[in-house]
Amino acid sequence: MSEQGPFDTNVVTLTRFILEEGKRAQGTGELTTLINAMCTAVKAISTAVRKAGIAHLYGIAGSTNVTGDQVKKLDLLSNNLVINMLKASFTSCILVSEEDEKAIIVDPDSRGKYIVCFDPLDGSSNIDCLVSIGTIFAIYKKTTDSEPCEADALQPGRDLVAAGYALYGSATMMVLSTGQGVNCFMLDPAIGEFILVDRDVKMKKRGNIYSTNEGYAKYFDPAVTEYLQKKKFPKDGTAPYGSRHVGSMVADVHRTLMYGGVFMYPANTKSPNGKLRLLYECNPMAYIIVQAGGLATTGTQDILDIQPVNIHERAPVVMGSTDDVLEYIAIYKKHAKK
Ligand code: AMP
Ligand code: P6P
Repeated sequence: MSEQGPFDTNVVTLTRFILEEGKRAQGTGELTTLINAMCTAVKAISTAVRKAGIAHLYGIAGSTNVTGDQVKKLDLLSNNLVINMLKASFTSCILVSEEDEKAIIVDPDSRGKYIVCFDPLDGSSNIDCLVSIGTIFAIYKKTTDSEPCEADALQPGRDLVAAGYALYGSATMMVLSTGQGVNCFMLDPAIGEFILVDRDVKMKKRGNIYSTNEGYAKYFDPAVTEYLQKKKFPKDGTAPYGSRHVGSMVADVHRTLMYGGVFMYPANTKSPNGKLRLLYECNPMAYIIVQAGGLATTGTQDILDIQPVNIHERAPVVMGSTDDVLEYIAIYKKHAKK
């Protein structure tokens, strides 16, 4: 041990990791640059989130976004950070944000081949009570030769080039997949770098936690009610599942990734397509879960197979450990036949 203590002089940072992957892919470096730009935005958002109280960034910004949610100052700041970092990276031609009604078409002299769909600060209703929140992003390649337009972003999750999320929790974690598994990186504020802490994460085949907002129980479909009843009052001699729900998708899905089990935001009679947005919430989170060996479904269709029709469309979603999701699908199909 050196006089500085246990200092890793060969630490694997996110920057180094994606450079190595880019080298292996023999790419031009454009995707590497894009992910680095997203990384910079996330570091700045992390700083803002952690300083919000002191910097008076809490509180309503006085507007509402396309989802009708009251937009908080941190939402606006996070959205501008992601947009500006991506535009300045010369890697993207179309940006789709939860905070912007229309797709952002990047100026011709700043364009690259990628399309990025993102939720700059998901879970923002939890900001003022210091519950974990996150940034979610999905990266597609533009597949047409025509002038970039909103329709270019309407690609199924199966066509994702990369996706990931940042979790602003007890620490700031970046979880990323570029199609070769899932890797987790923890932000070390001392050096301002994300450090690889979990390589090639694989989910448990079955967990013992379910996560959903049971405040909607009155409006749940019979299939959802039957599934939850089975988790609480199992008849096969197994122990009931635990219930964990933060109400912040990134936190709830990250726990599901790490501990197993199932995260659910199903359709209900009040929200026939659920609440979560396909392009920048369901698809990127489903991509990560599937890359880690889990499943993600609407109940009748894989999330990643949905052909989007509009950039802010919603999708019902149940994702997590394979056996847990398959159990849900079986119950859902039984009720669909009635
Ligand atoms: P690029 O030329 O940088 O746009 O990369 C072309 C393709 O190579 C990308 O769409 C990815 O499929 C792959 N690729 C490039 N860089 C990386 C990277 N850093 N990590 C994983 N895959 C990469
Ligand atoms: P509900 C947060 O506002 C969010 O978009 C997701 O992060 C979260 O899973 C969901 O909405 C919570 O919605 O209807 O349970 O309050």
